[in-house]
Amino acid sequence: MEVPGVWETLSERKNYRGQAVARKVVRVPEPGWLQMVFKGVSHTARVFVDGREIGGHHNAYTPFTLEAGRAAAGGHEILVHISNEHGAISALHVPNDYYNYGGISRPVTMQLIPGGLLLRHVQAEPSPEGTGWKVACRAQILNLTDRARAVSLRSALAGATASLEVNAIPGTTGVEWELAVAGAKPWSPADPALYFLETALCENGQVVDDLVERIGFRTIAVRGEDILLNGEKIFPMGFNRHEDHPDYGCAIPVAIMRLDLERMRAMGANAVRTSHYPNDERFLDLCDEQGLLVWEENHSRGLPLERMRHPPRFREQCAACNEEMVRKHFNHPCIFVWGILNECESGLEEGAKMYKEQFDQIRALDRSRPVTFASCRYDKDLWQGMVDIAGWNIYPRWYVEEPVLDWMEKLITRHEPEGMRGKPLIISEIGAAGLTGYRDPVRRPKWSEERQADILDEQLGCVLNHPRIAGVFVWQYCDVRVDEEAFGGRPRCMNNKGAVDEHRRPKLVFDVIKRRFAAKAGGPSTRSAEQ
Ligand code: ADA
Repeated sequence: MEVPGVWETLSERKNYRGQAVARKVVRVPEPGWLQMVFKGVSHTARVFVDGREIGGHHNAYTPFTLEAGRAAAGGHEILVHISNEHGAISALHVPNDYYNYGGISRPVTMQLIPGGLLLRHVQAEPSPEGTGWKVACRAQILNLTDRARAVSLRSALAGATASLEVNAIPGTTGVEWELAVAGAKPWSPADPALYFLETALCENGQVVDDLVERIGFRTIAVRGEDILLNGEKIFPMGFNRHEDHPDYGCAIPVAIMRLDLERMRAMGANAVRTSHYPNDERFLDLCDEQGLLVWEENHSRGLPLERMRHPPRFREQCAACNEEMVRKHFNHPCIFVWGILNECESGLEEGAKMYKEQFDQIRALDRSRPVTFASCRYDKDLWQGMVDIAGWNIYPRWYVEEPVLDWMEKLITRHEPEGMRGKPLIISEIGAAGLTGYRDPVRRPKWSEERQADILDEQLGCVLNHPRIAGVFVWQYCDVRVDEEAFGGRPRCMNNKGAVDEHRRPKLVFDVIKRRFAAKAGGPSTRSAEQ
């Protein structure tokens, strides 16, 4: 099979839920240490090199790195044992309102480290200082040999440089330094300026490894009910997007990522929510370049308390997912908020405790961004005091037959929990379904393109102009495959609430969203964010 790729793209494996082994022999040109970097395996992996297990991973949507030890020059066999099974094996992958594919779904690299020294990780956190920026940098040096090594780090960013001597002990050594940058252009949706942070690891004056990270200079803050980017109010509006395509499953090629961004931007979106898992970093790269604001969230959708308790590894798999998401995606300026646990059990003490644990973990990893969560429990929520930005998933006129404005007013005036007052509120989901090509001039029938368009028109007309609302994400960008076991009641076994269908063909609602987003962008409350 192609890598990246999922087996559901082979017609005889379209519905296969089970195990598989991917095998490749790699020729190593000279002796050294080997490291494998997997950007994503869907959904559970065990990796073997020359018959020896070097590690494993749970969760399709985060990257992981495995050390393979020292290898001689010549051929080496890599086996990846993959499973997309449901059951105790995975706490986060359950039959759901999207599809759990099987395969090596994102790119893989094998790295040869001849001298056993490498820079594993460089993180940069800019904050304004005077007329310039102070950039706090953190890195990890990995020394795979059994003796300490005297090395130096050289770092350069936008004309600023730093260099430091380090004693790299066997294993991992953490290093911190600061850069003072004058005159960098801030990153913003209107002008997404990006800079390269270049770090070199040297021994005896020779560069033995380097790492180039791309960053943007910007701040995110919350002030009362407003979200501020570089001190200016923003109104994120856009789409929830699943990584899904009938020809590629969740292994989306870059060309389709670009097309998705083109379509979303054509509708006037300035933001995307990575429902319900961390996205492929190539997509985040494109968002950085195009100035799209990203709500990135960890992996989990709609898990009730029994699921959060069992399998017992829920906490462990969530913690790993949060750590990998925040560490690996920290440098993307497009990410303005971290989200967790979409629509899980937040109305009971035991569930709320798990929310707290995860918010604490994320805040310890990143103090520069706010945290949030998309809820469908409203007044029953116990988590609202813990978030910086609140999120509500609402479906008036679709699951609840009531005028949108009445429903919103009722929710906000009567059901807004105490802990949420005075904080920004994003409508993290709103939408309705329409089946491509099911047209009805009477505009009434549920599932018709006309009805979907009319519902979105009313929904967006209300939420985009409501003074309490700080941002809106339409559910959803495109139609996606769902799991038949849990959501087989949906027509075509698809979630059909896309503004475009699974092949990215616009539905009638496309122009409605475009008109509503354009009116909002032209309105007075967003003008400052647009400039
Ligand atoms: C929820 C959920 C989404 C999707 C949506 C729907 O709010 O967060 O994943 O299932 O409902 O289409 O009903």
